[in-house]
Amino acid sequence: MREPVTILGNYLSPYVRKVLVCLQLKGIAYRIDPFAPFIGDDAFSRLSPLRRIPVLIDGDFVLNDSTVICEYLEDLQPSPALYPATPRERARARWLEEFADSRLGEVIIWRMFYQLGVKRYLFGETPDDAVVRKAREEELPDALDYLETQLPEQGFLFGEVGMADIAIAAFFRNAAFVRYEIDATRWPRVAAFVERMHALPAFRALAGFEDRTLRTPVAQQREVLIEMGAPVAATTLGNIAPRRGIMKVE
Ligand SMILES: N[C@@H](CCC(=O)N[C@@H](CS)C(=O)NCC(=O)O)C(=O)O
Repeated sequence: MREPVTILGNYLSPYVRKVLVCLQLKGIAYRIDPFAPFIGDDAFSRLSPLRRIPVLIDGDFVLNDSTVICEYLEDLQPSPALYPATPRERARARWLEEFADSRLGEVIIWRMFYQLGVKRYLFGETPDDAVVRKAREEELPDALDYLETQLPEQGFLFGEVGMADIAIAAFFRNAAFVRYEIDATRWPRVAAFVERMHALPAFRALAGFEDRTLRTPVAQQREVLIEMGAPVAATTLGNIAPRRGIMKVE
């Protein structure tokens, strides 16, 4: 039996969610230090030079970036495979994961979830309504139009569930957190796909922790999650007053 890995990252992050679902599907035990990146201390800055989550700590080995982490986990434990086998399908899976991480990240996280949640509740600032409206009414619909051409009517993208499916579905939890519902008459494939993915045990196992985190002030999230029985790490690196990230987002 290997020692559990440690994940630095909050349950509300779609990038963290990708990694937790990957760990769950591979049956790799983990502990999570569930803090928001904006309250990470100097030790966090040393482990995450971009001050971003997730970070994976495996003994004395530290890795950043959800995609890099999931590829490491795939190499570490190839079964069940979360990337397809043929070069073309593998490449397409990587592209769709990248599309989710970059474009859905930009629109759903930075222009919707960050504006309406983090900016308002963590930094006490007013969201920019024009940014949110454009994201909801133009940018996300454009992304959904594209996904509607890519996603399967049934099942998953490449046979068994894999990282591209997981990455796409992870972002739509955050869309739901800001009350965005996918219009199933306009995007029937995407709506059904996201519903199918969120019904998987690996996603459902996280949903309770996510919903509770969403309703809990940052300073109390850790205690509340411990009470709920989440696999919380013994110590935390999230203990400073909220500080802006170092990557430009607005
Ligand atoms: N490409 C990175 C993106 C990670 C990311 O942007 N995480 C967000 C949380 S949802 C974060 O840490 N944001 C803090 C910041 O950018 O300052 C990954 O895939 O892990």
